[in-house]
Amino acid sequence: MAFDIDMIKTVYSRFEERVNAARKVVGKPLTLTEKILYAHLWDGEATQAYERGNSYVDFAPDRVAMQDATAQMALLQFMQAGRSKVAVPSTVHCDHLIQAKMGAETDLAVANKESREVFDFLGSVSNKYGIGFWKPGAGIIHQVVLENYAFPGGMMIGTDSHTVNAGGLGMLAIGVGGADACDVMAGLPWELKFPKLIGVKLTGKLNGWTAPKDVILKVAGILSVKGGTGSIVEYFGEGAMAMSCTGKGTICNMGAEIGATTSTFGYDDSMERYLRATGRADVADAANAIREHLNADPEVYDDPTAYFDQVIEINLSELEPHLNGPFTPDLATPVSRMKEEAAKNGWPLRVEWGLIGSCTNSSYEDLSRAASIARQAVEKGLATKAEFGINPGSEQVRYTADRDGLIGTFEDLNATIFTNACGPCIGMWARVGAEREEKNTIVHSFNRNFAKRADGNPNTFAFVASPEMVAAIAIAGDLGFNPLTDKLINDKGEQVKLDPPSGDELPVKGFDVEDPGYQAPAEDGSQVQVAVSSDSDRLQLLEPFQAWEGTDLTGLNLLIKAKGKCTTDHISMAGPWLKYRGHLDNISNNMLIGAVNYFNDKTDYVKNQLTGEYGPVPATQRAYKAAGIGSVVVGDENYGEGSSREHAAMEPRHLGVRAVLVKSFARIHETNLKKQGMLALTFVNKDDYERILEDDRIDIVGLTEFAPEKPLKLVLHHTDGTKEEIFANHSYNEQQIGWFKAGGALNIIRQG
Ligand code: MIC
Ligand code: SF4
Repeated sequence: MAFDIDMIKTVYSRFEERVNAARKVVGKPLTLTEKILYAHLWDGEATQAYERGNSYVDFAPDRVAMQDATAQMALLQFMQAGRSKVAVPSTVHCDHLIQAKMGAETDLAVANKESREVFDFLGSVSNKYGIGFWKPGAGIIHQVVLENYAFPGGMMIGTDSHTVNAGGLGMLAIGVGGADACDVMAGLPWELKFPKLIGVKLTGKLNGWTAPKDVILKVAGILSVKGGTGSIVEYFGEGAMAMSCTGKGTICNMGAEIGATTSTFGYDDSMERYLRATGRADVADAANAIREHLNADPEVYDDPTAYFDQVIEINLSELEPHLNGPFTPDLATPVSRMKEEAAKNGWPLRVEWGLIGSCTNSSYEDLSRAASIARQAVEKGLATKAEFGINPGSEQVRYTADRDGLIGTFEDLNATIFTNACGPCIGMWARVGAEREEKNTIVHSFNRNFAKRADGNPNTFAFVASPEMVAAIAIAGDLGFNPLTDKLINDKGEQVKLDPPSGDELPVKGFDVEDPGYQAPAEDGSQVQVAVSSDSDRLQLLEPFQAWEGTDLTGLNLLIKAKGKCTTDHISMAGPWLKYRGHLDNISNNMLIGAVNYFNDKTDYVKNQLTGEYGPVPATQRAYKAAGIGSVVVGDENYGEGSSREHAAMEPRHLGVRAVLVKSFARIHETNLKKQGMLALTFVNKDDYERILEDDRIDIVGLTEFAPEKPLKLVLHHTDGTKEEIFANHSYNEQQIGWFKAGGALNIIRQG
């Protein structure tokens, strides 16, 4: 039986009437996305149509998921909300804190020892407040969610940007910061600006070397890292229906890389098969009963341009495998053009590692298709030229893949099997020699490839591809290798060609697992003690942030003007810093250390306006804080792209930054800043970015009349005595202005 089946049945029991009410107010046939959104209004049945890209709407998500690296902050906040139990089904998954080094067995034991305090904390908080707890080694959050919790037509939020993966099972699953999760677990509504809708029509059928991954690699190339901002992407068409459920998950997963709020697919046979194979026949039966409502109205897919704000069409029969990268997931190169592009751009051709795994590509089907390539290599007398590492998505996938010989096949090719966890995808990778910072190339099936992400080496050129393509390229050891046309030389000196991959969508003998790694919470958690030691360097209870002082902010220092790409990895790096995710003061020592200073092109090297000397960003900001001076961070386009980690907003808040002024924001980061009581502002005139000088003192004027839609004025005091006025937009509504005034949204829940 599925977890929380009663909740799912309740959602389904009112689905039809809510969809009907929505169709009436909207006045035309509905997309699937609209159906799910309107079926989850906090106020129940729709009484008005919302304006896409404009109206703020309160929703009632069905569930919450958190991973260990973000759950710590989410739960530290929840503990202050004064509730005895979470208001909606919620889960915690331990997957980010396990380093990949020797292989699963040793690495897991090391993590259990090193991060014991954190795992114990998360385990006991979960136990106390009624939260399902998935132990280290159980698997990567989004695979575990897809296998156990996702359901067609549902809505969930999760404290991780790749929560969107559950769109593969027809959900609207959205990544948020911990403060948003805290609200929903505390029984409050969750607010989102009603999204715009992008429709992607998939015609034809995947074949040969082309995989679902290539669909999203292509879409990323078309839309770029910010093209999906503020939008939900809905996939449809014969090509969508012919694809596996986990393949759909891969596509939705990487929707995070184009900034989309989420992505989804209509309920179909592949989802039904997946539900049944993962022990949820009850959910499949319930979904079948309302199948028509778990898809868009037929008129929509017949004439998509009349219903979506933007429509893209991709013919899967003609789609080529892609490699995206380096350093950004939207630089898409079809495999047939790679040799040429690499030569032109100076990308090292020799591939040193091939890595398969991460939440986006670690399903049974992924492993079985990659294993079919590995098997051929062994049979045809080829060895991998690159090293090869695998992180299975969950214990259920690993156990089944092991039983079916897939893991053995990888091992025959000398692959290292790492823990069922994020590992190298989040920089938890003890890669030998990375500290030498040599220029080198790796290929992986992950979703992100920002500089330094996997191994901390800024000179690692990382390319994203499907698992089968990663396997082929690792075997060839050559980034320019095109398995569709090229041959390799085997141990007998013969030329051999790899056949296209084959695999099983679902295990023929069914899934199996001995210990999935789940721990159910106590029925009554009131007696469970949660201990946080005051001398811990991993965990720190939160102190409320100070409320707004009620005046304009004057005489702020410019802390840094960040140049170019500034993702959450640049603002609050992961990898070695993950260990401080539960300790705000300690993790604040990584604040903005990856951001490039506009004035000298260096990272972590800014001018301290009090002394005139240059030094690290966190230390400089601590000096301003000690002197009682607030500061401003200035940034470029799509500031805060990438992760949902609210540390990227809490660190500046904790250290006394008052405003972040940028050309544009990524959605989750903007909300995180607002939630923590910061000012998230955008230039009215983007060219004003150029006016900000290194020694500027800045005033923010108009806060006493802070109101929705009303720009704020900034006065720049330059050192030569001149001053300039510029204007900044903001997207705060009344409620969010309340958060600013209270010093953070949590201060309001606490009082309530
Ligand atoms: C990531 O892929 O960057 C992460 C690590 O999963 C993050 C969450 C985090 O920073 O903990 C995400 O994508 O939200
Ligand atoms: Fe983990 Fe990587 Fe997925 Fe983030 S993207 S949840 S780090 S596997």
